[in-house]
Formats: sequence, structure tokens, C-alpha cells
Amino acid sequence: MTTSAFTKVAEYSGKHPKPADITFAYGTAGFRTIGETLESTVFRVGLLAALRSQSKQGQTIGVMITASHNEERDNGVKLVDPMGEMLQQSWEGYCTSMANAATDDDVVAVLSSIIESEGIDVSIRPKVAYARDTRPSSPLLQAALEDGLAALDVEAINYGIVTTPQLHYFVRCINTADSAAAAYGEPTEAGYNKKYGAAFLRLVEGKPHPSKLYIDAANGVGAPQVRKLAEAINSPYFNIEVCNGDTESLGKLNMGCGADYVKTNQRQPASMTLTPGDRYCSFDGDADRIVYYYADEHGSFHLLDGDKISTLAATYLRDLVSAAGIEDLQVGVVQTAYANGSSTSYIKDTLKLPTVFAKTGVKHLHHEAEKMHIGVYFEANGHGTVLFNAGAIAKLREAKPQSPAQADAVERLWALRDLINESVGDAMSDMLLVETILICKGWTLAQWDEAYTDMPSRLLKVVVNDRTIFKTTNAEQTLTAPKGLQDVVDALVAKFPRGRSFVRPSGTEDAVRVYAEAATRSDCDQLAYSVAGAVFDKAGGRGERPAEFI
Ligand code: NG1
Ligand code: ZN
Repeated sequence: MTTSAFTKVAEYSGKHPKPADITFAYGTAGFRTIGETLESTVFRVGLLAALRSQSKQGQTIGVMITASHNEERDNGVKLVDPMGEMLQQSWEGYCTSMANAATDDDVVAVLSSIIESEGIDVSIRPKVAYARDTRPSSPLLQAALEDGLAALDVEAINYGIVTTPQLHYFVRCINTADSAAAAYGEPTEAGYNKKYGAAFLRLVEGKPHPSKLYIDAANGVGAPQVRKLAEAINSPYFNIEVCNGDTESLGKLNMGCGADYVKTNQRQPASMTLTPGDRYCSFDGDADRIVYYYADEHGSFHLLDGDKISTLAATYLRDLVSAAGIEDLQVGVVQTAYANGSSTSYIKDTLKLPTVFAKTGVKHLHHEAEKMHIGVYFEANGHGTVLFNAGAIAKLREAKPQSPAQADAVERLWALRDLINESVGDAMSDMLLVETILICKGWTLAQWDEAYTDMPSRLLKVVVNDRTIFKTTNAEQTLTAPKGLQDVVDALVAKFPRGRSFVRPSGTEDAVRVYAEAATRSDCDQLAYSVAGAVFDKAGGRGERPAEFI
């Protein structure tokens, strides 16, 4: 293909010039920064989506415009691969080069070089499915994306305002539609609600109804979507009330609410008062994370985070596999270094299940979970899912139940697979999974919480001049640079019984994260703030020094 074939690309690119003073990087969650600065990037992601589709023989690629739990003025964009998974890592570099091309001609040059390196057949008609969240900058970015798609004559489907995991699901449905064995479902909102709703009702049928579930939707896209899911399910088994469901007023998205606020601050959303005995959960702004919580009879707040969801799911699956009598069908758990130490001990010592650590970012967990028969993976922040690999499917197909109880367990494993969004962590599907398990066990949130007691933990953020100087190893738990800083962290950790702390640069924000755990709340906070202080002092802290713990 000659450069002149891309005159339309150069012309449309001219409508979306790159801001000269910004360097973009495709990170853990795609591109993410201040919404208004992303127009050129999103236009170019449209071009990349087209090339990615052609490189995958015309399969549909997804593009999601969202910045998840980040503040409202931020926005972001990421690509979704054909099976609904995150973009293959080897293409992330192309995204970064494309986003940073200085001129329209440079855009065309990067495009041509990707076509050449990947041997892309540009005669294939590309297909792209796209959607956005409720952010004020999203319509502008959507228009830029549509220009990118038009420039390469893409056959496009606009899904409008949906959750991130819904888009991942649609992409997988579209690309598996022609395969009887792999068909994932109907690629529509109604199809999504029907699939997950039906699996849920199949699993809970005949059990007592649960009490109402209050859902904090972070004033984001989860609010309208979970209302539609409830309409579709239309059953006392799914009795919900949406809180923080205002997607119209400016400034409300993720503000004092949502899964990230609840997890980081270890408290309920600012606008909510918890009634002891009632059940609550929070989604994040694009509804791919979920955490549960409740107040005990003294009014104290208790969080059931991604680790608790993961252990609940792993326990239930392990017990079902055992009840099904299927030999050598293993359940394993994937965590990150942010997993609470108590959860890791519980998985190893009580559940006796294999557990592995992956780097932060769901794509890393996903790849580890794929290696297990049934791989349960969750980040502590509530982002995760369960995967059944080909080995597990084969074992389920070959199962020869010897009793009605075994047959029921096999049937429930199949139904659970239908209930779970395997393409990516999904707050709505995960919520239905948790609800199913609690209904089947007849458990309250407090009973679920009894499995183990969290170690006190604290997550802090330190703003530094240059976070790229931070390098890590050992699943991001040990710093190799800046030189000497890890020794300082180790010396601080050694002062606190059962202390653990690590430092890593964020992949989604311009900051360094400090995590700490220790036997008591006050030790934990002292450890966290002393490590954060050391990072600030020794590695170019900017702005305010992390407040000393008093
Ligand atoms: P960074 O900013 O790299 O820490 C955060 C979360 C990740 C993941 C990504 C994507 C923590 C500590 N980090 O990454 O787990 O969810 O955002 O959204 O929660
Ligand atoms: Zn999210």
C-alpha cells in the first residue's frame, strides 16, 4: 500500500492534531489522562483498531472510551482483542508510537510501518465495535474515534453508553457467533442480561430469597445498566436499589463513592449511611470492579473486597468440583502483591488451593489464570473473574456422574460458567456470582466475612518528579531502582511485627504507590507513612510530603 492511499487518514488526522507538549503511553489500562487532551489519541486508536482487525483476518476489535474509577475530568481509551481480552501486549508499543506521532504525515508513516511489520492485508474490511462511559468528554472523543474509523472505511457498531465488561462481552459474542462450540451469546444489551440473568435464576431456584442489595453505582454507567439487568431478571432473587445513580449532574462520577473510594478509604460512600444488617456493594465508574460491605451491630464498617470475593468463589468452586466427583479438575487462585496477607494464608492453609502471584493489571492475572483448569483471579480492588480453560471444559464434558448429587454439581458448574463473564472482570456478573453463592449457602455478609480476618492495610500515593526511575522485580514487590531505596523499605518493615510493604510506580496515574500491612492498625499506618516519607525524601517527592502518622 502506498502512502497516497492514506490521503483520507492524513486529511482526517488534520482535524485532530496532537498536543505538542504531551507524551502519551499505552499502559495497564490503555491511554488515560485529562479527557480534553486525548482527541488525537482516540482518533489514532480508531486507525489502530482497523489495523488490528485486519491483522486478525477481519474479526471485530473493540474500543472502549473510559477512565474507570479515575476522576471525572480524566478519560481514556483501550482496545479489546477478538475474544474480549485485553489487547495483545506486543501491540502496545504500536499504540504508543502512533499516539506520539508529531504530524499527520508521521501518523501515515507509523501506519505504514505497522502494516509492513505485521504483514497486514489491507484489502480486508476491518470491523470495530465501540462504546463509551458517561464522562462529559466522552462524546467529543467518540466523534474523534468515528473519524479514525471512517478514515479506514471500518464497518463499525456503536454500542453507546455501556459498561466496559459489556463491550468486552459483545466483542467476544460477535467473534464466536459462527462457532457452535464457542458461541458466547447475543451481542446486545438484552442478550447480555438474558444470558447472565438466566444462569443466575437457574442456580438459585428453590432457595430462600435474599434481602435487598443496595448498589452504589459511583454515579456512572453501572447505574442505568444494572437497572436494566434487574428489569430483565425481574425476580425477588434480585431485589436491588441503586444509590449514587446520577449520571446527569456534572462532577459526581466517582466523587466520594464507587469501589475505589470504598476500598482505598476503607469506609462507605460519603453520601450513604449504613444500616446494620443491610447489604451493600459498590461498582466503579465503568462497572468492572465491585466490593461488598456492611455495618455490624456496633455500626463498624466491614469491607468484603476482591480477595474476599476470590476466596468465596474459590471455596464454592472447589466444593462443587469435589461434589461432582471429577478427578484432577483443579481450582487455583491468582492474586497480586496487593492481596491481603490473610487471604493468601487462607487460600494456602485452609482451602489448600494453589495460589500464584502476578504483576498488577488484570491482563497479567488473566494469563496466569488461563494456565489453571479453573482459575479464579481478583485484584484486591475488586477487579477479577473466573476462567475455565480447555482442560476444564474437556473434563466437564467427559464427566460421568454416579449419583443425582454428582449430576447436580456438574450441572451447577456449567451454569456457573454461563454466569461468569470470562472475557474480563465484570461488576454485574461478579455480583450475580456472589449473590448466587450467598443465596445457596444462606449466608449473610457477616457470615461470609468470617472466613478470615484481614490484616490492617494501607495504600498511599506519592507524587514524584519522575516515576519512571522506579524499577521493580519479584512480581513488583522489590525495588531495583532507585538504588538503595529497597534497603530503606526493608529496614522499616523489619521494625513492625508481621510487617509487609512495597513500592511500585502506578501504571495508570502519574504517581508511585506505597502499600503496607502490619499486625495492628497503628503499626500499619506508621509503616505506610514512613515508607511513603522515605520515597518522598529519597526519590524526588513533589508537592506535599505524605502526612506523618501521629
Ligand atoms: P496502577 O495505577 O498501576 O496501580 C490500578 C490498580 C490495578 C488495576 C489498574 C487498572 C491498584 C493498587 N492498582 O493500577 O490493580 O486495576 O489500576 O485499572 O489497585
Ligand atoms: Zn474500572
